[in-house]
Amino acid sequence: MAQQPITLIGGGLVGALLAQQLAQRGFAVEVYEKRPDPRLTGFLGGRSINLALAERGLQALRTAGLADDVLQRAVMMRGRMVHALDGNSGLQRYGVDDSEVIWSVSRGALNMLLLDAAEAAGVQFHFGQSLVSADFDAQRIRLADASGVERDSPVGMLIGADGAGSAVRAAMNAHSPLGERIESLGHGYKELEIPPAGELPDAVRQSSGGHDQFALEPHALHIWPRGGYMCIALPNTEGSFTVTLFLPAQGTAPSFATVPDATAAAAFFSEQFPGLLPLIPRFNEDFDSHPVGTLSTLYLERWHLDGRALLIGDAAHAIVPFHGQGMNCGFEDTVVLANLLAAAPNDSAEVFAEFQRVRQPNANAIAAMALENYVEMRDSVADPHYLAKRELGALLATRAPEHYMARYRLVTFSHVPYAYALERGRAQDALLEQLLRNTPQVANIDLDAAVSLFQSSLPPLPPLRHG
Ligand code: FAD
Ligand code: E1W
Repeated sequence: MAQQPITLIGGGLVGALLAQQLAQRGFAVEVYEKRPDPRLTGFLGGRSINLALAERGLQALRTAGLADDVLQRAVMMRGRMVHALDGNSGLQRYGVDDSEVIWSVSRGALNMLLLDAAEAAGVQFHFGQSLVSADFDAQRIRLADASGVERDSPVGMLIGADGAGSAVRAAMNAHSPLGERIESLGHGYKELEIPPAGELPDAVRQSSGGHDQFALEPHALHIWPRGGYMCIALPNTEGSFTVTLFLPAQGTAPSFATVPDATAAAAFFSEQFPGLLPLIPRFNEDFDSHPVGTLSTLYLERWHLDGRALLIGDAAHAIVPFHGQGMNCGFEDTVVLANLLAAAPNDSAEVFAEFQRVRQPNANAIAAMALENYVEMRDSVADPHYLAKRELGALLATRAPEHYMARYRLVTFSHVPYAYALERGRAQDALLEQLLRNTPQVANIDLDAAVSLFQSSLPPLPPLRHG
C-alpha cells in the first residue's frame, strides 16, 4: 500500500498495540518514544507494577493475535478478596464461573511483548526521542533526545499515544483549543511490594494462609477497604504482589500530608492495615523511595485536529484507575481506529471525526463509572444495603439472565459499549431500589414478581460479545 506514513508519539501500552495493528494492516508506521528501549535497559528501574486485563483488552489482543502470549504471562484473578480491619477476609467472585475472570499482567512485560510484536510487524521505533512541539501548519515536529539535543522532522498524519501528560495534546491545544478540562481526584497513590513467601520470615508466612509461593491467595485482587482510603494488591507471576495505597492527598483525616514519610506511614499501617504491614519487609525503603502518584480525569471536547492529528488512550481520556479499565479502554480504542483507518486510509479527517463520535461517549461513561467505583470499593463493600442489592442482583442474574447483568460484569466481561453499560446499570439499579424499598431483607422479596418486573420494564440485554 502506498499510503502516507503514520507517525505515532508514545510507545507505551496503547501506542505499541496501535502501531502493531496499523502495520499488520499495511501502513508504514514510525513511533517516537521518550524513554529508552525497556528491552535493553529494563522497565522503570525494574519495579514490578501490574495491571488488571479484562475482556475488552483481551479481545483487542485477540484481534492482534497476541492474547495467548499475554495470558501465558498473566495470573488469573477470580474475584476480590476483601480484608476487613478485624482480619477477616472473604472472596467475592467477579463472575458466575471461571469464564468470567480478570488477569494480572506486568506492565513492563506487557509493554515489551507489544514492542516485539510491533517491530515484528514492521514498525520502526525511535527510543529516547521525546516530542517537544509540533507545527501543524508547516507539518513538522520537534524532537529532543535524552541529552536534550533537538531536531526537526517532517510529519504527515500524527497520532498522540503519549499518555495523560500528552505533549501532542499540548501542541494541538496551542494550535486550536481542545476544550480541555482536568479534574483532580484529590487522592494520590503509593506502590509497595509483598515479596514471594520464601522471602518472608516463617512466622509471617504461616499466618497468611500457607500458599507455597505467594504470601496471600494468588488468584484474587486483594482489597483492604477503610472508608476514606484503601489498599489493593495484585499478584505477579514470580509470587510477589504489588500493593497500592490510595489515600487523600491533603487534609487531617489520614492523608499523604499527615503520613509524609515511612515512619508515620508504618504507624498508620500498624493501626489500619495490621495484617498487611508484616508482609511488606521493605516498607520503609519502598515508602520513602517511591513517589506519590496523582490521579485525575481528563475530559476533552475535541480529540483531533481535522485530519492532521489525533489523540488516543490516556492522552485523550485519562481516567481514575478504580475500575481497572484505562488500558482496556485504550486497547479497545486501537481496534476501532485501526479498522476505520484501514477502511478509509486516505480520509483521515473523516476517520478521526468518526473515531471521536464512536469512542467519546464511551470514554465519558467509563470515566464516570471509574469514579463511582472508588466510593463503592472504599466503603460500600461492607454496607448492608449495598450487600442486599448485590444478593438480589445475583439471584436475578441466575433467574433472569436475559434481563439482568450486574454493571460490573457488563463493563468487565462483555463488549457492549461502556455508555450502554452505564445506562443499563442505572435502569437496573432503579428497579433493585424499588424492590428493596419496603424491606431490607432479600428473603422477603417475591422473586417471581421481581423477575416479571425486570422482564416488563427492560428490553432483553443485547449480545454480550462479538467477533
Ligand atoms: P501510557 O501507558 O502512559 O504510555 C504513554 C507513553 O508515551 C509512555 O511510554 C511515555 O514514555 C511516552 N511519552 C510520554 N510523553 C512523550 C513525549 N513527549 N514524546 C514521546 N513519548 C512520550 N488500566 C487497566 O486497564 N487496568 C488496571 O488495573 C489499571 N491500573 C492502574 C493503576 C494505576 C495506579 C494507574 C495510575 C493506572 C492504571 N490503569 C489501569 C490505567 C493504565 O495505566 C492506562 O490507561 C494506560 O497505561 C494508558 O496507556 P497509554 O499508552 O495511553 O499511556
Ligand atoms: C478491577 C487499580 C485497580 C484495578 C482494578 C480494580 C480496582 C478496584 C483497582 C475494580 C474492582 C480490576 N477493579 N475490583 N473489585 N471490585 N471492583 O476489577 O482492576 Cl483499585
